[in-house]
Amino acid sequence: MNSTVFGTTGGTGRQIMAQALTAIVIMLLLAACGGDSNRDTPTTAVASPSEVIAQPSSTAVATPSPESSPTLVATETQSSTPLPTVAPLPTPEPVPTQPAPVFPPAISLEPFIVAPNQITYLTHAGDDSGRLFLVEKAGRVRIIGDGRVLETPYLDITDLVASGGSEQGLLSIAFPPDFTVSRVFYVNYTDRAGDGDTVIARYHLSSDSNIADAMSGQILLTVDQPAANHNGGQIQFGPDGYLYVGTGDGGRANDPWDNAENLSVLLGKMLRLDVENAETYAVPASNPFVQQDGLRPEIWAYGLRNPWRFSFDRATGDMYIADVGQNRWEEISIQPAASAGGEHYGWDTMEGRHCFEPANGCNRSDKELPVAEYGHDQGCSITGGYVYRGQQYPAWDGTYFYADYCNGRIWAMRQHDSGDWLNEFILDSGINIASFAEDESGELYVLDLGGTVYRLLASP
Ligand SMILES: [Ca+2]
Ligand SMILES: [Ca+2]
Ligand SMILES: [Ca+2]
Ligand SMILES: [Ca+2]
Repeated sequence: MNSTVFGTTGGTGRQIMAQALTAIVIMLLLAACGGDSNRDTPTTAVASPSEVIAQPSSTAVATPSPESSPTLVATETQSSTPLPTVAPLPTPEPVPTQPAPVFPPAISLEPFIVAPNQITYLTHAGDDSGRLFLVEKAGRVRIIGDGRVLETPYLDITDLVASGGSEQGLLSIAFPPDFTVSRVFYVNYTDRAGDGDTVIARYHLSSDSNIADAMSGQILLTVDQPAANHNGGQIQFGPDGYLYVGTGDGGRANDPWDNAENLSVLLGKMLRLDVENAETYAVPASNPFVQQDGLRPEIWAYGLRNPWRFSFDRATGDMYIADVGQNRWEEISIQPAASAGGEHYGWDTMEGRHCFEPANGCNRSDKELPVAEYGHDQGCSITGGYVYRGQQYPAWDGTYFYADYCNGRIWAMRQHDSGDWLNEFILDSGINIASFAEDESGELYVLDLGGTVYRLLASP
């Protein structure tokens, strides 16, 4: 099997090309999906037999779980791969040996939990409790503990959350680094009161650590939404302890208000907020646009269309941003941990590595181009995942997983020692992948919007 090697462009660090793939994809591009590629119109793309990236022959296809059971069912299964054992070394200063990376990884999806409602996100609290927190689109959070879903919701704010639109709802939650002390967490939803405006709010635990106080909600930030789509949705704490918020360009198509490149509005941005040292939030003094007339100091980076999912590599602190494209290109950009912010990720001057507005002769000079992209012959809406840093599969260490929402294809990406990026299509799952998730130990999960959580395992 041949890996697709993306050469670097030299000297520009993270601006690493996917030229080889791009050229091939252009040649193979038969027809782009019609219309705006937002989640209102998911199309199921069919894999071309002349696939650009070879599918590993050993790839297992995930079997969608039966939808007949409306009850919460936990599937307790053990991985076929035993946990690695650590052998004592005779030397006084043992050096842990890192196995050679295996790429592309052969994966399978194993049903883990079947929930009765649509789900958007799953995360952990970083509190050594082993609990997972499953987010329902309608506005609930449920705890998964000991392989089962607890009956009483952790949080139920369905009366506040507007979830009618396909991109609306309770879209993610985040636990701060000091959660065990502060006993607060954060949510990102589209609201009923403001007709779908984005709300970032803080909630407190009740005296029961398995139930949040649903009346404790404290709105930190509201972002006016001019259309039902492109609401971003992800919040994550960075390694710096600040809360990062991905916002979409507001919606419709072609960024009609040119929000993404406008530094005086919060739409189409990556925001960076200090939520631990203020009643609502404070702006970190190190944000790139502080104290500049007319510019919003909350902005960390801009030029994003709809960064539905982004994540931090827990080992390096690098940020992986998966930005949903319009009619042609889905893309992944990587922001190094040492970044000072201020990056322009292209939209809507560019879609992926290609001119968008204007269609020809656009100015690429100040844009941060994606590390990888794929065309709409291979999907229609990217769902970013995580860099694997778990214990179960050391050979996957450093590999980033991502997928397409519309057709369930999963890819893996990792940086070669040479600096080039390897990128491979690895599984056709056939599910609507709303999100990936990472548990406290770094093992990964895949969420079908319809309610099934899968564990991402090595193919047996
Ligand atoms: Ca919107
Ligand atoms: Ca525009
Ligand atoms: Ca871009
Ligand atoms: Ca424009």
